[in-house]
Amino acid sequence: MRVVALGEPLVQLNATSPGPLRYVHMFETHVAGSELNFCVSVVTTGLQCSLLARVGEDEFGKAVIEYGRARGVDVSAVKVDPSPTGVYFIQRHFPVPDRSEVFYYRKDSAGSKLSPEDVDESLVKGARLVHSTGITLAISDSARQAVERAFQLAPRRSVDTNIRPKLWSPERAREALRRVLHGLEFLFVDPVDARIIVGEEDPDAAVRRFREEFSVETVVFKMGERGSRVYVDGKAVAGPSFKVRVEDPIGAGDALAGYFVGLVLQGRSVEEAIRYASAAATLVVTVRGDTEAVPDLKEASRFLNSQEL
Ligand code: CKP
Ligand code: MG
Repeated sequence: MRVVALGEPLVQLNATSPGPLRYVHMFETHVAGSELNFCVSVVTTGLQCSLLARVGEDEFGKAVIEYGRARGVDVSAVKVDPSPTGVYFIQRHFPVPDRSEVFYYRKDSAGSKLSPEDVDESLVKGARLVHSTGITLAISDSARQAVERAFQLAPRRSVDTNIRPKLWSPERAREALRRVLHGLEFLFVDPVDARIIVGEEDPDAAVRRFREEFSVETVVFKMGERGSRVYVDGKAVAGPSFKVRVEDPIGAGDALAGYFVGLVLQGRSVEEAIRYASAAATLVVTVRGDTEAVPDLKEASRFLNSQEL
């Protein structure tokens, strides 16, 4: 069973010390980008995942491909583009402790050149599920068209709204996301994004709108440290939250989505899938980097057992 994700892989330069970036002297690199992160988690649960993307003809492009391959993601359809690979910096614990802020250097990047011609028809048609996010819809017209093309061909679809105010306006986000929500198998959303898209931030009210207007099947409503709630088959299942020391919360949402999708597609119950997915997301926030601390299933079990004591 294969999952396909479309989006921009990036190189992350993460401040090794907290505080305003103007006084940070050291950064460490990590490979990231929402859909690549998602793929790493899907693969870690035991499914195959292919990334459709473009990277630059540069060292960072090579880093993305080598890291993706090392983590077991199928990067054979990733194209090399003459534009540079996008990068971004992460400022941590400032001005809000336990939160991170991202600063993008990705305008006209290779990743933003993703276009409908990169959508491998047989790969997408043969996939169990095709996933993308609001980030890919935001970065360029051609990337948005690539998602729309892939979604036309895909048997089943999944979206993480991931609205980034630094990339576009709420009005544009609302319009573009509303075009891709119809009939989704999985939707990952949080209160801020739900308010932008359907005008409701209360989980029950928002989910009603996602059901009535877009016939979305499973909605995973993420509430940060307050855990999550999965709405499926007329019931709501609470996802746990765990108290840990936060190093960098970026990447938690992608780990949650990839882990959840991977386990549900392999027949695990929603209750079990959201528990494991929450464990994966929690471990991700304890380190810098979005995917290095994604646990395998045994490690996730050990974490969950430790929380029950
Ligand atoms: O919603 P998350 O914190 O899980 O997403 C993190 C990723 O692609 C991160 O890797 C970053 O590069 C991005 O989202 C983005 O473009 O903001
Ligand atoms: Mg997210």
